[in-house]
Amino acid sequence: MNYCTKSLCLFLALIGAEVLHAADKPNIILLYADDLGYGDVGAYGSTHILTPNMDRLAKEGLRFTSGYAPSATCTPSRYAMLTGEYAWRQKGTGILPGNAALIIKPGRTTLPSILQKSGYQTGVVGKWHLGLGIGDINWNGEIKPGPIEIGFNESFIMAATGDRVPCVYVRDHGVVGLDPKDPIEVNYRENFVGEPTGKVNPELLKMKPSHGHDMSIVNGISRIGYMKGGKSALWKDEDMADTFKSEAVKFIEKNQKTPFFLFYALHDPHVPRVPHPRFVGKTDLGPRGDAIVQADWCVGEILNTLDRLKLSENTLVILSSDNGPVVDDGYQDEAVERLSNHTPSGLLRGGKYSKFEAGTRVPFITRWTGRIKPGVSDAIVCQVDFMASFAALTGQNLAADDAPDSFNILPALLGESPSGRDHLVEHANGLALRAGSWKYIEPAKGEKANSNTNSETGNESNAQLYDLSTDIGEKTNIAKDHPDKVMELQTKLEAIRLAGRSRP
Ligand code: NG6
Ligand code: CA
Repeated sequence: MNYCTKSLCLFLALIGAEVLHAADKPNIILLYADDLGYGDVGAYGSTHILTPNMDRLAKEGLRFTSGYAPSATCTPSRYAMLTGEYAWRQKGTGILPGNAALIIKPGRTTLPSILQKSGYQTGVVGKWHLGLGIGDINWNGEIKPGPIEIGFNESFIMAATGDRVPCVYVRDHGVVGLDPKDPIEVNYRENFVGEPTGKVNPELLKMKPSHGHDMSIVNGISRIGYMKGGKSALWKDEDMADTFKSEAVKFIEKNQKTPFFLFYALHDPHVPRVPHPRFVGKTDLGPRGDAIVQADWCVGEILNTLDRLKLSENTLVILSSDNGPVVDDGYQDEAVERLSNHTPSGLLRGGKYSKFEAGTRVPFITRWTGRIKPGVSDAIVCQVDFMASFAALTGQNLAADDAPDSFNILPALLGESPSGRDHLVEHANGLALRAGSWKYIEPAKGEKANSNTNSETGNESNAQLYDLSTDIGEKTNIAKDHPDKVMELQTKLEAIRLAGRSRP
């Protein structure tokens, strides 16, 4: 060893790290679409929308027929995915306004923090919607805590959604492109004097709202919430997909030599659907279809980047969606009129906001060319399981209180086992329980159809029971024929609720 110079030692250490990286620590890229439905992707049966890049992922990887988001809307799904805890256990995890405080406690063990601990460079690009700061954010100063404080090394995000103010990008702790002489102000209760709104000035709009979304106008589109100032920092919706895609590619290029985890949260096809002009008219379905084609192109750019950098072999790519599809989600964008016979939910019932399957059962594909054998899996898998599964992948143990609802389903995700979870709680304004092929929806009082979107919620005053093996469309409620099953599932759901955790 005495002839081992410092640089030779360093060289050997680096080689060692490289070998370990190649063998044990694949890069992980989570491609997370927003409101993409089970039936919106070619590999899941869509013929109206061509998605060659998502289909390529399915062909080279494993396509799950029972892959789930934890909830039927964005914030709770992302909360559950990043913490490993069902969101319905915690108050304040519903759809957040754009000025909400961060709802994940800094210091908590999270999906990015376990990977960071294991030597990964971690990054988030795209839609955040988990709150920022501790309340009453000053958008012109240092914006924290946020992604960096819960385990990401880098972040480039929008605070909430495309249809909520503030319409600016935030890199790490600050708004991108802000002119200090034109500060940003945000208010979710009242407008700023003299500022136009969609409600008062519809003549200024290039896309009109169908419900809600009639407050501040940015880029000719009225939003939820009021904002003022920050002119130089405002996003242009048409460029958003390209902007996020470029940031995602930059992150991969920059971190290609270390294991990395990239959470790339695409905005498409969430409202407002404003694809870049080069995608306009790519489908017959109007902006919603075109936005999905745009998302597919972004997926393709990521796959091309991995090929170019020779990383495909050692990168686990996961494609999924934060909740099911919705057609009219608040703008007059012809989504309903031009739907034709395209079925965003596929054969499933319901959609976004629903306890029926299409609320949370979403496209779910894993690809790792060096490890996963291509195919189709019927295992029940959920995004809430990424924490325990990736802890296992990187050889780590979770502490007893961490990720209370996350199951290690790594063998299922890698196609090494045909089974994943034996049960899963589905969440949308109330709970349902899937156990094997049984689906139980607990009685609920609320509206049967969402008054805004006109889509089915799954609310019913009586218990519902479906056998998904023969009735995937949840058409026939067989609760009356199987009182014992109803009782069993109701008891199980109650036990999961009371225990405060479900991880084995
Ligand atoms: C709803 C919005 C909808 C969408 C959703 C959040 C109205 C009437 N509807 O409240 O347009 O923004 O919140 O979607 O405002 S999610 O995918 O981020 O959960
Ligand atoms: Ca969503």
